[in-house]
Amino acid sequence: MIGQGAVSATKTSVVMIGAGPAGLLLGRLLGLAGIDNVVLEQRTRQYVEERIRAGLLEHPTVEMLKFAGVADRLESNGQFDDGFELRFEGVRTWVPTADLTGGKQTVLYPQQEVVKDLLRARDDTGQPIVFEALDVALHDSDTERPRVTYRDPDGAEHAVEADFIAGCDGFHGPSRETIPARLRQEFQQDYPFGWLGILADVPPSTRELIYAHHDNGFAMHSRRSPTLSRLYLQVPPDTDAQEVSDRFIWDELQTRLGTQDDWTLAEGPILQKSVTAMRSFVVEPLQHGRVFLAGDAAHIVPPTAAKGLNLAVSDVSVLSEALIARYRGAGEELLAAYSTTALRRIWRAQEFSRHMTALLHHVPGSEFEARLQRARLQNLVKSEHTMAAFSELYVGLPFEGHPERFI
Ligand code: RFL
Ligand code: PHB
Repeated sequence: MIGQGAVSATKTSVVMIGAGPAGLLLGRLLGLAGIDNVVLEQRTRQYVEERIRAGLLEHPTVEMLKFAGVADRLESNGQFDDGFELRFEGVRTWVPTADLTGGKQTVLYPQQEVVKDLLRARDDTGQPIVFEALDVALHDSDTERPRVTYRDPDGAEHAVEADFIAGCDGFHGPSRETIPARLRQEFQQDYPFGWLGILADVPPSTRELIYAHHDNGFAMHSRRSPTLSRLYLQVPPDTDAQEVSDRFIWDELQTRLGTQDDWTLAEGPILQKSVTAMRSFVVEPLQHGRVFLAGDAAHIVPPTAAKGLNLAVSDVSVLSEALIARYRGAGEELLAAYSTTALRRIWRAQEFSRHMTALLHHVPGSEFEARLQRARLQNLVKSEHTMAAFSELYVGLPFEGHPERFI
């Protein structure tokens, strides 16, 4: 029985909760394999398309988006990087990540553009996507026929019955809670700082990314287009962005990014400013019954190494392969292994994200730690082996899933 009391009841193979990169990419790959699926999203389409977040795509993410046939705009508008600049004690070091990894480039291409590309590809196929799906609830998730119910903005009740539910609903979504507390382990670490991010109406003062360590704290120079700069400052975690003056922001950026040579930072009007808290989080396992978690629903990384969106794509590589294998008649072995397989790469990315965060941020209090941190930075810039190991993780470890085997 589905949808008791519901106005409409739909059947599908896989229902995705969440139209972020994880849910949309999974829907795309399943669609390419001819598997019907429905995406349920609580927000409006406009909200989803305009939500500003990630910027940096790893090499395997770009390959996956190309495979999914949604990378045309990325290839023409993305900014392909061969490395980044590291600054500390006023000295600049170029880290040639592509050279050190056999040519693997990273790409700056905003997350909301990836989302737009995936939404347009879905429009072209006509597969269903429901925006403003309110009060989404999961039912019977450990039975053969799980169900998701929701309400539309007019208050009408709907139900979707499926073989599988993909919980792609981000950190605050309902899917993770379907794993009973007695079976669920949550690992979490908070950081004693946050990031103040600004979008500024000024051409970037750099062609590549700059990560800077300074006694005042971390700073970073990224970009969004030839005329728009994105910059970040380490700040106390409870900072109210609107209370920080534009003058203070530019002064701190000038100080922390400052070099001993004649490099200068161009300033311009600040269009947007916000503070992001920093957290590391992983839930285990990623599955309960017929519900599978992917992306931020399962894990959060601090933003320093830009792994969040990339990890969502890497989870989807494993989950899509496992689901497609199941519909191709290859059994449920890969599905049963999903959690273990995906968690291996998740923990490696967690480790790198924390390492890069600890390497670059300033934690007041321990002079001994501060000296060790400087020694770690020296180790990185003085040793090509250390740089190569860092670069391998920075450009992105190979994905564990291979949906292309079945599509
Ligand atoms: P998302 O993108 O959060 O999408 C989840 C979707 O689920 C919806 N949802 C629900 N839908 C229906 N019913 C419910 N009850 C629902 N609850 C939630 C949400 O509305 C949303 O549409 O998760 P997904 O798909 O797992 O993708 C993960 C990435 O978005 C995230 O990891 C990155 O944005 C993290 N991140 C970065 N990652 C990078 O790889 N590189 C970066 O440079 C980077 N910078 C960032 C970031 C995240 C940021 N914030 C604020 C979280 C910068 C910022 C500021
Ligand atoms: C960004 O452009 O937002 C960005 C880029 C690289 C990072 C983090 C954030 O490591």
